[in-house]
Amino acid sequence: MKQQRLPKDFLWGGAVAAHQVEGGWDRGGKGPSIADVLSGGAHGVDRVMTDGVLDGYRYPNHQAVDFYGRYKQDIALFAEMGFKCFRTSIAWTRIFPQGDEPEPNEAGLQFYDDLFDELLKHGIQPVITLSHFEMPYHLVKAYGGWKNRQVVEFFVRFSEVVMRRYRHKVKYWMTFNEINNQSNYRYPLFGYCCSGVDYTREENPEQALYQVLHHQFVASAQVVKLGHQINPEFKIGCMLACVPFYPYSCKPDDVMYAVEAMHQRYLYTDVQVRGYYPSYLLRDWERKGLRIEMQPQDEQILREGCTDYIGFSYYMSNALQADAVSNSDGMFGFPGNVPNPHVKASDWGWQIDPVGLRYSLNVLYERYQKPLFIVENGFGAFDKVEADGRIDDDYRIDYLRAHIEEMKKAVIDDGVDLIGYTPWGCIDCVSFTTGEYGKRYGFIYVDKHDDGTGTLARSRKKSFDWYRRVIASNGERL
Ligand code: P53
Repeated sequence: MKQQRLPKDFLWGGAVAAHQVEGGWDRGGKGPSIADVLSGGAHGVDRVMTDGVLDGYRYPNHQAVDFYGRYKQDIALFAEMGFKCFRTSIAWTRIFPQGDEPEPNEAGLQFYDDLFDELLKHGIQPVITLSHFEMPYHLVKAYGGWKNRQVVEFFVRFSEVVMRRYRHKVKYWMTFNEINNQSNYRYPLFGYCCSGVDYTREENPEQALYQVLHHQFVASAQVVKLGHQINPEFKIGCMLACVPFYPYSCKPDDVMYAVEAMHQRYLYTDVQVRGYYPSYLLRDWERKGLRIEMQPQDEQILREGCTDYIGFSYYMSNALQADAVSNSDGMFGFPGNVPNPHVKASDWGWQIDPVGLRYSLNVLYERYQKPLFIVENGFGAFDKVEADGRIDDDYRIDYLRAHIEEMKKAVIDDGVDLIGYTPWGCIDCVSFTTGEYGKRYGFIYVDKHDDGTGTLARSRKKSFDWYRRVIASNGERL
């Protein structure tokens, strides 16, 4: 019989990252992370990576939305919406404040024990990212970030400590958030946040990028293997920013160009899911004379650490034209990026394309035949609070509804094996790319503003009740 509905145990929820919500950047023995030395920016105004915490800069992640102090109240609101799961990350610097200590910080471990207990009390399972743009700043200063092979060892130690500690509380893990953002090495924020490396300062940025990636692939595979030893029930995934590239036209050169560009998405999952470097990448290295240092055991490590599922974010698609390679590549794009005339864009220029979500689910499932998990999707927008306190965010509801409809087609009509759906920024938080509070994604509004004002009080937006009904009906009432 034809399956007409989403599976009963489908994981509806919401997603955030520690540094974008917690605040408490120096509390409980926490050390500074790379997010703590990122200034606030705006659309068109880049965030600055400062050399330590300096006077005269605004650091929005220091306070964020004080989830550190208010998580009980926030989790109660997630429970009210009926969340089955909640995706967040463990701030590495709460556990290893500098990154290279031999022993972890007990206060940090206790914080996540309490947080996970609170979630489980409400029947919400934690979905945990191990590294979400928040590595210890000390590892950048003293070791040069992920360029240094020693960081592999530090990350594996951190991961082992938390996987052992929470082995009965967390089942779903992910290693590196949006590991592929750094493929745009022309834009300093991405390399910095993924790896603590500003590729624009490297003599040969691609050489540095692939060396970093090799270290991260090895680290990720080691963590997958170790995790399965700690608890064979663990499901450990990779995490890809899935911004698919469409050919601008049916001109064969455009189509082929988009295929080549998609290698810049797939190479990450090819290594992490299949366990070896794909031929197109090896040829690319050869052609460019790149020599990546590897140790003899690495090949085996990669093969033994294939991920159980693919987590991915989906916000937008991009179109590419082979003749336009001299165009600027934009923040998320690729040379040859051109506006897609068939879709509209958000106030930040992110092109809104719900069908692209079904497309992504299909191409990823066809390629890997592994379960998928949509761990981010959402609409960043300015919200307006009416005189009576209402926030009518119909634009957000429209965006999410359209994407959920396409997601359902992928599962029900196309047979894609999908674990769950966690919209990004289920509670308003600090934007990653701009550091703004004003770019909001939440079902829950937080009274906090870019001029520093705000009480941090929480309130329900119109989308809150809408999403509650979506979950209660398992996606039937949209
Ligand atoms: P903000 C690019 C494409 C898709 C998602 O972003 C991306 C990016 C940025 O590299 O980032 C993810 O807050 C990221 C989150 C982030 C979210 O998207 O800039 O995993 O940390 O907050 C939304 O609007």
